[in-house]
Amino acid sequence: MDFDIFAFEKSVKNRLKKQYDTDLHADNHDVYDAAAAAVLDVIMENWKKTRLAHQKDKVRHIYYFSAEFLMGRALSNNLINLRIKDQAVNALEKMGFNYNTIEEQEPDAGLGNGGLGRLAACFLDSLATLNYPAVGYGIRYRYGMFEQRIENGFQVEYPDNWLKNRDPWEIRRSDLAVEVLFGGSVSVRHEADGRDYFSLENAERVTATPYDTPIVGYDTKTVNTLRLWEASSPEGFDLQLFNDMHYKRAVEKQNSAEDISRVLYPNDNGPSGKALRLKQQYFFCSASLQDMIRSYTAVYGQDFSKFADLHVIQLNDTHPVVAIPELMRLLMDEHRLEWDEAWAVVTKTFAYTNHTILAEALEKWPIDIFQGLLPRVYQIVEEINRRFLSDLRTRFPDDYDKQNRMSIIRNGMIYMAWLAIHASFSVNGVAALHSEILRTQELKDWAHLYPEKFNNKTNGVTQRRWLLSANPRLASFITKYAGSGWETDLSVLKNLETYIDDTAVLKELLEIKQQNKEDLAAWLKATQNEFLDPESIFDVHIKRLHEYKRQLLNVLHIIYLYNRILDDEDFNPPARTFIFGAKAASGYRRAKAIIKLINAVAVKINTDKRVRGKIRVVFVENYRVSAAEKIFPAADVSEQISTAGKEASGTGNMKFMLNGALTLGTLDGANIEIVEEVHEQNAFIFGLKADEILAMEKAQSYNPRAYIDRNAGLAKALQQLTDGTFGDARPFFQELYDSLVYGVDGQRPDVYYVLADFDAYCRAQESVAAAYTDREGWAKKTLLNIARCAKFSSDRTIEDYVRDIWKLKKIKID
Ligand code: 26W
Repeated sequence: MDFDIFAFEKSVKNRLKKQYDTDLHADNHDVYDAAAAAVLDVIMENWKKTRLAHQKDKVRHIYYFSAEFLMGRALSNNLINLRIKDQAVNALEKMGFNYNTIEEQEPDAGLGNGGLGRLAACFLDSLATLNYPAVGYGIRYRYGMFEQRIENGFQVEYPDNWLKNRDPWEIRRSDLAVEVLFGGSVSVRHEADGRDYFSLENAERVTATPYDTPIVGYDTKTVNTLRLWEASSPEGFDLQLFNDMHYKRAVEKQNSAEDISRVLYPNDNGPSGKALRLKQQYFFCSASLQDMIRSYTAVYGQDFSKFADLHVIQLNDTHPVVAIPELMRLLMDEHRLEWDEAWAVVTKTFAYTNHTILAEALEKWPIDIFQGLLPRVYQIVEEINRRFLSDLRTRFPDDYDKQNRMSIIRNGMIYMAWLAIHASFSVNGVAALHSEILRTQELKDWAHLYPEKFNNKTNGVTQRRWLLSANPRLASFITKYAGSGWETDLSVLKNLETYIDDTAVLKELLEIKQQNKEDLAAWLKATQNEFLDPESIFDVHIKRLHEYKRQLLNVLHIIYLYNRILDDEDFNPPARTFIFGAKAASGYRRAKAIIKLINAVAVKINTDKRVRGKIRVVFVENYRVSAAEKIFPAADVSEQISTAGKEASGTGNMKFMLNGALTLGTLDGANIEIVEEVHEQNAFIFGLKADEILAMEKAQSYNPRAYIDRNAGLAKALQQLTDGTFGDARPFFQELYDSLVYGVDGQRPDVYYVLADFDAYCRAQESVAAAYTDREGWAKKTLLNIARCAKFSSDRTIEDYVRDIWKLKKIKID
């Protein structure tokens, strides 16, 4: 990158002058804004070049349709990918600004819940770095993932006002606005060509305005685009009503339209079923498809024969699946294709990724909601299903059960996953085990019907953000010993294995971890006045709060360990700090009770002098991408303890590995593939396996009582949930207890096998403690984990998608 440092400096200074007349009164945020704007200037030229190259060559693009993009901060990431970070930091410091302070001014772009949204962000980074033409399409939520504060140990949600100040990275493209219609009634007109044409009357009109954010590839000129849609009313507010002093009614239409892109739904894996969520989904899908069709028809007119050659749309879970009937509608109603022509285009264009097997996360919409909001699209879904069922009947004439099970519309509901599988040419899971479970269990009927569609794409993470940017100490260590080039070829890390017996190198590695732990301790001291002992083991559990992720298993072990230390003077395990970070869906009561429990246990243990210096429990408030970047580098132990078969992949597990933390986990999701790389002796694997749980589920043979009766330590820890040991939130803890021991709301007890895995987990924790005490042994395991994480780069994942599904060509810019 030919970067003119003087021009950069001047650009920052001029912006501060222009906006504030003098640079003296600029506060830190103003400096951030000016620096970001100056960086955008640097990006602009290549962004344009990329756009022109992609247009001129009329190349095949991947369009990643996702309701979530969990981007986090952009300043450091862009500087790093442009390869000008050191210079820019120097320039800013020379002007008297502290880079760290400036960086901290940027709010996270938290437009996602967790794994699925962050995966989309890692994919965009890899696509640009690998020079593939790609567009991310989604929603510009005015409010992202809520801000979590812990008050009296409870999670309280506050709005995430991330656009309070202007976002210096986005460019509003009002020239590209389109209209999206809701409601109304379908009208038919018969035309001279003998066909019927459908349109909507009296529909609500909503304007979709795109905002573009540059996606800068690492060490390349490619700059792709993330295009997010904002909803507004084309009519603005009603001046007539306002003049008549009907102030509320005057803004009704405006508000109703703006509601669509107001806020991200904060549920991860939970049922939503809300009309507004369907509106969000249709809104961004329709706008994106119109956008794609507009640029296509500008070149090819109304001949859609090349559409599927130039576009592949990846559906990130079921959230954007309504794009399937919407593309049918646009092609037939607006562009006059026949059903069969349109269907041929659609079925060559869409590919679908499933990210979860939890039944409650498989989206289905009540017909009345769907039909009310999208009457014409509903007709098309019905017709897709009519044709599909008639096919099924010829293939399986006697199997009425199957015909019923697979029907896209059934029991008053529309099954979005079924629609996705039927219309897509590819269906993939996100880790080997997950894809296998989809094929052989969850989607068995479908895999039997369309075996050629099913495939696996194991997730990955970008090493640019999660190592180079987040962990500069480890990054230079790696360059020093493994050599350069790992930033775009993670397999370079395997060179580290040469040093597996080099005590000096191992010592250096431990020192880096130590320094990172001190940094994290300092940050938590400064931000939430928490004291952490960097000499203790940092045992870290960070991810969404969900029962299947089993934070409760972790807490029960902490209580058990606490009791043991109190009961047995001779028991002296190494000092541990248990670190949690997690947001709970706002309506998920039990998850919120678990957060309260973690905090109650923290208060109890952290104020008990008898265990001072031995155990500590820390809950990191408002866990988010920018917090994650500080926590992963400081972790010793990576908690990946989901019920086997439930975590589709996990990607945090990979970020830990990349940062030299050892996995304490079940054989679930991508943990299995991590262990395949590092071998069991370099991880701590425990617990029931997916097939064992399946067998117990089938036989209905699980009896949690048996485990309690056999384990006095477990019985005591459970009893302490409700006997007041952890303070006054007893009704909440009682529910946790009941859910484990008796089952609540007609559920079986302990649906996630916490008690069944408790003993194995305790023993695995003992192995962790023993292994940690052998510092050099631990360092070797750490080195090996880092050396063997090549597979978990999202660059590898993207190349897999490109080879098997997307079939893209790399386009070099200049
Ligand atoms: C119906 C609401 C809803 C909301 C979010 C349903 C499902 C979701 C997501 C699919 C949940 C999610 O983020 N899944 C995670 O996806 C990651 C990326 O593939 C995986 O690594 C995680 O294992 C999976 O839980």
